[in-house]
Amino acid sequence: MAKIIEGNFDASGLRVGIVVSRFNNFITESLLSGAMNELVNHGVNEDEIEVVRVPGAFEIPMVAKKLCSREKDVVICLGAVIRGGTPHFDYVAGEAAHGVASVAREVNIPIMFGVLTTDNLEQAQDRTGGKYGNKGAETAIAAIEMATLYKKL
Ligand code: INI
Repeated sequence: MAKIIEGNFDASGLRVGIVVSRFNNFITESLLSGAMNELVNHGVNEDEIEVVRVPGAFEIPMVAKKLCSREKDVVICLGAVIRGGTPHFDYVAGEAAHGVASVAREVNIPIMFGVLTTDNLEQAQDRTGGKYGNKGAETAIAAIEMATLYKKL
């Protein structure tokens, strides 16, 4: 019989770091409140959540790495890259995704990617309390599952 190893959604006792970018802050602050609500509703003590703000999504990976050395069980990255008329979008979105993935491979805790990459503002609003829910909240739930899974592995 196969042994199944999986996380759960009991977040009590978890220490959580959140890196959130200020660029497009009307979107990223909704991601943050969605994530905070979900963490607390699942049992995280608010005193065990550390939130660090950075200028933009490009800066998220470097700070996520620093947060890992501050006794965390999981780090959640939140940001919003919205396509403009220039290739800047691709560089910023690409670096944020590659950078977070690269940090996640280096460290011993899960790093979660809650960075929206959308073509326009409407798509971002749809994902921060609109018709597609709140991606910050979804990322927080995934963070709890991964943090509890890592503790078993
Ligand atoms: N940063 C974002 O988080 N989202 C964006 O949409 C964005 N755009 O479009 O430019 C953005 N740029 C700033 C970037 O993340 C850095 O903060 C900046 O380049 C300084 O390093």
